[in-house]
Amino acid sequence: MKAYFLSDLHLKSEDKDKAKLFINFLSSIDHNVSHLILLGDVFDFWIGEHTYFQKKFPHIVAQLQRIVQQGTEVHYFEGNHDIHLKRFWEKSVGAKVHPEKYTFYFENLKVRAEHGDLMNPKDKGYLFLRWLLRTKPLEILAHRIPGNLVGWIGERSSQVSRVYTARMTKDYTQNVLDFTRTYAMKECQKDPFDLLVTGHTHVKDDFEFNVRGKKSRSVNLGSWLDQPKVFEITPDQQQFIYLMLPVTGSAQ
Ligand SMILES: [Mn+2]
Repeated sequence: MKAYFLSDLHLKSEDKDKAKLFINFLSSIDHNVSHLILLGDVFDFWIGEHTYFQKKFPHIVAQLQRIVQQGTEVHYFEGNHDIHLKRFWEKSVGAKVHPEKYTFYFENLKVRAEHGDLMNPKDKGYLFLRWLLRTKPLEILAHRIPGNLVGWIGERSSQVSRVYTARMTKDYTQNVLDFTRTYAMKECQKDPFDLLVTGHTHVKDDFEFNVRGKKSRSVNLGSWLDQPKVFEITPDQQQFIYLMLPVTGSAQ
């Protein structure tokens, strides 16, 4: 097995450099990659199954369809910028969509994965919005929303994420690391795992801790806003190797 995790690319359109880099990266994925795991906020905005998005990101969609067809499992976790993905991404692309957390078993390695937007218990306003957006009436609305309105909402959500990124002060970063690590240790006590992989906070982290004498680890993928990167898990003898690799190469 070989698993790739990516998150928080926040792609706005296919003609930007980061999107070209991502398309290039996707085209390099062959059948040796068993799992491609997208941990949310891949697009700066994608809601429902509207053709607006399919027309906006045709090469990314085509690459992911190709990757599914070659036999790689593609898992797409919903973020807070990409929601109600099941209809399009499961039926038309063949990805497995996870609106919530999900646990992978790579041989004897138990890896829990989630977008990470439930890690901060103090984020009450957001937690309410998250619940609201996933209620049935809002889901129905999301699938029926007209194209020009979708574009407008997308612009608005980009502005919000810019504000979010601007908050990256030292205190903010420390606070994020605190709640990320507290969350990982608490969840591991409830249901032990070897590794927890999250995104969302845009603050990269790799933290080891012990629960009941057993070593565990929490990895946050950060975002592509500072550096395009991919997290790789591969087995080696009786162990697993974790690598955070930059995604480079000429954007074609
Ligand atoms: Mn997010």
